[in-house]
Formats: sequence, structure tokens, C-alpha cells
Amino acid sequence: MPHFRLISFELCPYVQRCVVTLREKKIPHEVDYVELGDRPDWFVEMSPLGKVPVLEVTRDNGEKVVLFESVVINEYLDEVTEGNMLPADPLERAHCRAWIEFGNALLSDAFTVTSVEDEAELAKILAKLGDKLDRLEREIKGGPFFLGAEVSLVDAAMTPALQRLTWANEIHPPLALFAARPKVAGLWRALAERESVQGSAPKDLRQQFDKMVGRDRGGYRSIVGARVAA
Ligand SMILES: N[C@@H](CCC(=O)N[C@@H](CS)C(=O)NCC(=O)O)C(=O)O
Repeated sequence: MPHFRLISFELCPYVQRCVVTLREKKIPHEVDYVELGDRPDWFVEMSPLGKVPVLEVTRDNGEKVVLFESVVINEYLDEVTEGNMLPADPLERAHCRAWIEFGNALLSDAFTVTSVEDEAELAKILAKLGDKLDRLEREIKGGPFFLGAEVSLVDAAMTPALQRLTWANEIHPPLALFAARPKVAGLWRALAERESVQGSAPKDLRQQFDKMVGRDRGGYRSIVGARVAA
């Protein structure tokens, strides 16, 4: 087995996806943290897009290969370890990859919903988000996870978005993101119970999230954040 070194930034939702996979599959690895506001030279040199996560893979012969992009890292980790977090059938695998891409869009919307500054913007993003959550609700068949009883890479990819949307909804209940979407709500509840998810982010992530969405962003607070501050 190669040696795995994950380059992380503690609050990064994309890193979190890889940590879920590493923990789900109990893959030995080391973690190095970087401050994105003060990037060390070795990280600038190593990371082609200047982003985390990066996975440095050291082969048995000492050769190092750098992987980047959370989705790519997760598929590689799944392929080189016991068990499968994607189906064997090519069509089903492709279908999962498509929904992983959907998870990227969901994460982007989750960020927007915590940073909008007025009601009109909030209504726009809620319409987009509502459509996505409705589609996800229809896609989850038996649950509790995306593919059913077993956790998959789709679930790992959705984890950070569902966690942040759940918190945003708790802070600002009128968002009503989950009330009419019991399967999506159930998916997050099932994920939140897993050790892999519980250990995927710093223990104080919720407090940091509240601070982040409540923080003064260039003169305004997000609508969600205003509730934290109130
Ligand atoms: N598509 C990338 C996104 C990674 C990403 O945006 N990471 C953020 C931190 S959460 C980052 O490193 N940002 C630094 C930058 O964009 O310069 C992935 O899935 O890994």
C-alpha cells in the first residue's frame, strides 16, 4: 500500500469529503494542515491549482505522485482499497459520478445561501436550491443513503453541503430546506451518525460556521448570519 499524505485546510468542505472516505475505508494516512491565507512555498509548488485537498501518494519505490481535486482523490482511494464505494456496473458508476457533480453544485449553493445580503437574493438562491433538493429527494430511492443501505462516494461528496445546509436551516428556520424533503433530511441524519462523518471536521466546526456566516462581510451580514448575531 502506498503512503498517503493529505494536505488539508481545517475548514475546507472539499477536504472533508476526502476525510470521510479515508475514515470510511479506514485507510492509514498522515495529514498536514496549511493556512490558505499564508501558503507555505512547498504547498504553492505542490498544488497545481493552489487548492486543498491535495493527496501526496508515495509508492513503495519512493516515487511521489500528487493528486488534486476531492472527487478524483476519493475515486482513487476507493479503487486501491478493500470494498467499493461505487457500484461495479459502468452505467451505475457513471450515474453516481453525475450525482457527485450535482453535489459540487449543491455545495456552491450552500455557500451562497449563507452569504446573501437581501431578501430578493435569498429568494433567488432558495428557488435554485429548492429545485436541487427536490431532485435529490426524488433520486434517493430506499435510503437512508443515496444508493440504499451502504454509504457511497455520492454520500461522501454530499456530506459537507448537507451539513452546512442543515446548520443554516437551524439558524434560520424560515429557509425550510428539509420540511418537505424527508429523504434528504434522513440522508443527513444517517450520515451524521457515522463515525467517519463525525471525525471528518474539527469539533468546533459548528461554532466556526456560525462565526463565519455571522461575520461582517465588507459591511453587511448574510441574512442567515444576522440570526446568529441577533
Ligand atoms: N474543486 C476542488 C475545490 C477545492 C477548493 O476550492 N478548495 C478551497 C478551500 S475549501 C481552496 O483551496 N481555495 C484556495 C483557492 O481557491 O485559492 C475540489 O473539489 O477539491
